[in-house]
This record gives sequence, C-alpha cells and structure tokens, in this order.
Amino acid sequence: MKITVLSGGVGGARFLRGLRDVISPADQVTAIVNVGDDMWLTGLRIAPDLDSIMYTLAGENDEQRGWGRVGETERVSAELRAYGVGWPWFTLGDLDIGTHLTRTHLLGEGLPLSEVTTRITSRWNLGVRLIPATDDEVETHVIVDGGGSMHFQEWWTRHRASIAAQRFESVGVAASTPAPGVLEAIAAADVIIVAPSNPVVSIGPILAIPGIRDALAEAPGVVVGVSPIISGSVVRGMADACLTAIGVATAADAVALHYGARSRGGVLDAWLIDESDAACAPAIEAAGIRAHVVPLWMHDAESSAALGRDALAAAIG
Ligand code: FO1
Repeated sequence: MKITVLSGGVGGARFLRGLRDVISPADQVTAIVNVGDDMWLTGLRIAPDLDSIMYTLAGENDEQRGWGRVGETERVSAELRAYGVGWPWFTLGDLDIGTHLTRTHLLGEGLPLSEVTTRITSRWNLGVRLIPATDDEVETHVIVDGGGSMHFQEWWTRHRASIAAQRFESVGVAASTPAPGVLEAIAAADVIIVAPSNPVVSIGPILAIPGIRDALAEAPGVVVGVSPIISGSVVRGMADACLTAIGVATAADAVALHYGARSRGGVLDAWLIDESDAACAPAIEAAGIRAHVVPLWMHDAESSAALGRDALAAAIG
C-alpha cells in the first residue's frame, strides 16, 4: 500500500513514527513536509519540520523538548550569543548545527532542498521518505496587530505566539512549485493522511503551494485527516493562537470544516476525532466528511501505532 502523509513538525513526527510501526514491508510511506518554518540564521539554513521528523524517526530526537537532538550540547550557541550574532532566543544545538552545516553546504553545491533531504536522511534508515513540500524558499511570516510582521519562528519562539496575529503569509508561495515527487506521491497514494499538525502554519503552507490542492482533489486515494485538537484544546504547541488568528474555533469539528470535504471542494474524505469529541461527529458528517471516533492521544509507541492503524482503517474501511 502507498501512503502519503502531509505533515508539520512535532505532532506529525510522532504520528509518522506510530504509522511506521504498523505498516508492512511492502507498504511505502512518503511524508510531504512543511517548509514554512524554515529560515536562514547565522548563515545556516534551518528546516525545523524536516529535522523534527528526521530526528524522531531516527530515534535521535529530544522527546521532552519536542525538537532538536537527544543528548544535545549548546557550546557553539553560547559563543554566537557571546558574539551577539543570531537569535539569542533560538538555540542551535551543537549536533543540530552539524545538520544545518550539511544542508547549507549541499544547498551551496546547487542541490535542491529535496535532494539535500534525500542525502541527509539516508544516514539513517527512517522507513519513511521525506520530501519538502517545495524546493523554493516559502517562509511563513506573521502579520501582527499594528501592521508589523516577523518570521514565524520569531513569533513562535521569541514571543510564544503572545502577540495577536492578524494573518499569516507564505512569502513567495505564488511563484513556488511542488518539489519533485510531491504530486506523484499524492497521485499514487492509496491513502493520503493529513497529520495532526498545526492546520494554519504547518498544513496550510503545504496546501498553499500551487498544484497541491488540485492534486488532492483529483487523487484516486482516500484522504483522511487526524484532528490536532482534543477536547477543545491543542495537543501541544500554540495552534489555538494560529486558529484564532484566522477565525477558526479551536475545536475538532471547526478544523474539519476549515479543511472542508473533498466532495465539496475541500481536502478531506474522513476525519479522526477523539472519543471526548464524539459530540462533534454529526456536524462533521453534515459537512460531507466521514467522522471516526478513536483515541487520539499519542502517549507512547503503542498509542501512536494504534492511531496509525485507526487512520488506515478509516481510509480502507
Ligand atoms: N523552539 C523553541 O521554542 N526554542 C528554540 O530555541 C528552538 C530552537 C530550534 C532549533 C532548531 C529547530 O529545528 C527547531 C527549534 N525550535 C525551537 C522548535 C521550532 O520552533 C519548532 O520545531 C517549529 O518550527 C514550530 O513547530
């Protein structure tokens, strides 16, 4: 079976790890990964969502922090701060810098991000192919009240999303194209899964890339989404601040309706919600999306695997 997953960082990484545990060797999983969080910092190209997924699938991630490498040190970052360069609120671990140096070097050799990602991830046997949604630099900027704007990462890590956002902009998206393999992975998939990632700043920037929504609309496979909201609150991160900014309630049904039913011009055929949100099912069904009530919390490997199994079951019936 061919499975294609649209994914952001931490939540998507955990979901992919669970999904990998339940597929058979004949199955192929491709993750189309958000690059809107990416940025240049002290001369290095940082790709947080690609790295979160890579480290998590490699078993090298810092499970507590949710990003970066396990067993990390921050000696170089302390030097950067001492020299007053970079962002003091954005810590680059020493091992992590190894990844950024490698990516920056390969980009400098003229390789597109998708080929760089293939090269870097081949160091580990991830069991999942990672493709950036686009090889173009399409960064998410946040327009805040008062009209100022800043890179998403500053809004997220420096201000912890505490400054009210008016809207989000994928800078340069109109001229961007899907990375090689993205449209093919959508067209060839038996199952397409929208991971429980931030609908606004992780999944949204993927869907905004010209061609991707059309590919999903025409895809012969089944499109299943996993709610990133449980009992009216976000599982982690600050997706509620993002949803509020675009006028979407932080609720399992509201996010499903935001994505919309594929039969009505949206992207979903089915939507997984937690048992605590079972009351949302009728509204989701009324919107033309099949609702599946399953445990959504990914506490550990077993619950993550169960969620992967439930997502596939929702697709193939
Ligand atoms: N998140 C933070 O809250 N503080 C940091 O200092 C930080 C550093 C960092 C470095 C590399 C990287 O790949 C991710 C990093 N993150 C940090 C997490 C990052 O903001 C998030 O992973 C996503 O971009 C938002 O989902």
